[in-house]
Amino acid sequence: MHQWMRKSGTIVNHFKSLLLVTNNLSSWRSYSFVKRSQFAASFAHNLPVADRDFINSSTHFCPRRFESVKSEKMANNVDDNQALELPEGKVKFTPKLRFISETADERECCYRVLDENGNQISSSNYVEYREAGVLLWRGFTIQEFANQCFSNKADYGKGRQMPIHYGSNKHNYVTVASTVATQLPQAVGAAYSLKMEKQDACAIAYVGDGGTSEGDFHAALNFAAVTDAPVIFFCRNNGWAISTPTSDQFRSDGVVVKGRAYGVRSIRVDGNDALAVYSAVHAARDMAIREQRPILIEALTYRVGHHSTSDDSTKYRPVKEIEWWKMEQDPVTRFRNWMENNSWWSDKAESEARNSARKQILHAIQEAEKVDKPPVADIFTDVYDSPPSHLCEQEKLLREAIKRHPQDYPSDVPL
Ligand SMILES: Cc1ncc(C[n+]2csc(CCOP(=O)(O)OP(=O)(O)O)c2C)c(N)n1
Ligand SMILES: [Mg+2]
Repeated sequence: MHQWMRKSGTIVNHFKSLLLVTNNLSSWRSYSFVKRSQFAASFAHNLPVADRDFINSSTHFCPRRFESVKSEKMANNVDDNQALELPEGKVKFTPKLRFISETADERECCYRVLDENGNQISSSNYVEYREAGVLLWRGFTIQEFANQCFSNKADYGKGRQMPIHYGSNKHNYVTVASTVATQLPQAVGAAYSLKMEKQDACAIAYVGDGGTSEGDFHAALNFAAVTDAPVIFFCRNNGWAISTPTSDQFRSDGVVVKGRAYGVRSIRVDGNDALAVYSAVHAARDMAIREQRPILIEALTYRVGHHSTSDDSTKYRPVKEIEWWKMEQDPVTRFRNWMENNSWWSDKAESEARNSARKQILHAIQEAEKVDKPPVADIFTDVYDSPPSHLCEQEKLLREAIKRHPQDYPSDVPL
């Protein structure tokens, strides 16, 4: 044992002398500091000095960097003549011990079209719970939205889903699932079937930053890459997965770099710039279909609202931070400024549109309230041709429980 320890100690020392990793942290720390403050400054430049503290100290979108990143820079001594032929391509040899750095020298740039004031600076379905806009755009009516939220008989999900978990066959919009990120591998499967049928179409799946921390995200990207599936992964990186900041979710330069790891073409866009998002999705769709390949889009934004009605985000982040994003980075204001700069929009048009939308929504809510609820029996249908014995048993137990405790069950649900 003693002999073995001595031997392995010698080996370790030998490797230590070969290792290019330096222990001199100080230069790297200062590099990291400059990058961080430059990035934060781009968001904080409009704030009074005292109010910038929280932005500069924020960990959002600031990956931690480590000394070993240097190793990549120092070891690009590659022998061009010696290479290993692999099924996926040629890999050259190097005599240098070299680790791939965990972050690149420069953070991935973020594509934008509009500046903060809405001035143009360049010319240029599988969903989650925040994509109601996609459905609205495709023609789902306000009444249909209200019917789902009220779980009435007109709801296509027959009241079995949580509110805002919409779905529509007519609009090729697969019903929202509460289980985070499960839509991603499903979308790849759908995209692969579009490919086999040689359809002129692709699938798009939306996910939050929190969803990228799920295994399904990684399985989906890999699956899409190896099958060359025409699918767009659209990630809303809004800084938070409920109360977990992105800095506690990953050490990478956000989400965009994960595409490269799986061999998926990727882009980072300013998620608060509607024109940048539109152009990126437009180009991604074109590439996905024409070149039959998956694309990853990371849209950088911030969740100014609470995660849900049961969340109070002021418990885990400063109100000032929320207010700053709300006031300085609002995507609707930016888009509106651009429209007004082009004389396509005005205060009058804004107030008319808002009043009309409010009226339509109130009317839809009143109508949805009047419609009956689906019957209890509907809970047990639509999955099996003939219900299996355990479901029959559950239905029997439920009906007995309702009979015993009628006061605990909603009176407007027909038995
Ligand atoms: C598989 C699974 N794990 C955990 C949850 C609980 N959950 C619901 S939403 C959420 C956070 C998702 O992250 P993100 O989409 O970034 O959230 P947001 O930006 O809306 O806060 C979690 C962990 C869930 N619904 N499903
Ligand atoms: Mg999020």
